[in-house]
Amino acid sequence: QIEVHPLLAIQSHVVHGYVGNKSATFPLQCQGWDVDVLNTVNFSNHTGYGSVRGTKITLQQIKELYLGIKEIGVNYEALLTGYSPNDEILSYTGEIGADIKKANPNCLWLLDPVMGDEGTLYVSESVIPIYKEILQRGLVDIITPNQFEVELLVDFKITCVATLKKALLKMHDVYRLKNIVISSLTLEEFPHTIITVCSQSDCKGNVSSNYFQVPIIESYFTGVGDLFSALLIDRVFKYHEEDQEYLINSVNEVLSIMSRVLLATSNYARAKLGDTVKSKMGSPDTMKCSELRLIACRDLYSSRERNFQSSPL
Ligand code: PXL
Repeated sequence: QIEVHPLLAIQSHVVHGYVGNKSATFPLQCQGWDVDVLNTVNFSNHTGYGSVRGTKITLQQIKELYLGIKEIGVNYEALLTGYSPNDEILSYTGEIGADIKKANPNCLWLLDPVMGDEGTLYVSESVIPIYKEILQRGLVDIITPNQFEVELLVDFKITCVATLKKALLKMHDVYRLKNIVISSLTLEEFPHTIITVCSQSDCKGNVSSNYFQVPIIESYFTGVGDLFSALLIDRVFKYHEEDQEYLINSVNEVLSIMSRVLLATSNYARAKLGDTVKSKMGSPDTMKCSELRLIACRDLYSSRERNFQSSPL
């Protein structure tokens, strides 16, 4: 019998495809989590299709659901929060996080500040100060922004190792963050590769940062960050008490799984569409063939392979 732990996941639902909770729930269930799913939006598909229908949860609805959960007294050991469509919902998600941490200070909270990518914001601009406010309370255990999201949180651009280090120090300091994982960034010093950074601050405020170089797979992917965060909260939960290097080792395992899922996804899209996947982006047929191969990859989520090498930043 495997040990099962309760986790609350607050992010998007889509009927078709794999982003948000659709991307996170199944891999977490495979890893022995009782996933309680609170959906911030209920959309037909992800927003990259060019056409999308559905509804966003209202403040009253999310309050009702959380009060219901409180009334029956569920005690969570982990909390995963991602895409919130607007400031109101995000702000209440912050309240939920604070309430859960009050009930169980050991509950592990991974917050993915989903705001945009490559210079484009895909939520309302008013969420930026709310993310800052939530983080300033010092209750979040791990944050998984991409490069653009870090830039929004620190208010300057990251172009090189020096500005990256400055951003990490600022985030550890201002937001009292112990664990920062920047899922993907590009830097002047590392042309043609993507960098993943993990940075930890100990109780004395000493910061240690490491990076992984990740080969670029040319294709179109959505929901990757959501899968990354789901796998990461699982590994950090399982390793953080006994392994001093838990963050680097967790990220290494997650990157090893991700590289296989992305390869399976890009191979599938290529088999269906030929080599021109990127140029056909945005058409529904291309998008359908580019959905993460989440179910086909079900045997990968328990892999303990660590195929990447970390170096100190
Ligand atoms: O993966 C981020 C994400 C979350 N939620 C919705 C999305 C996307 C990305 O497209 O459309 C609804």
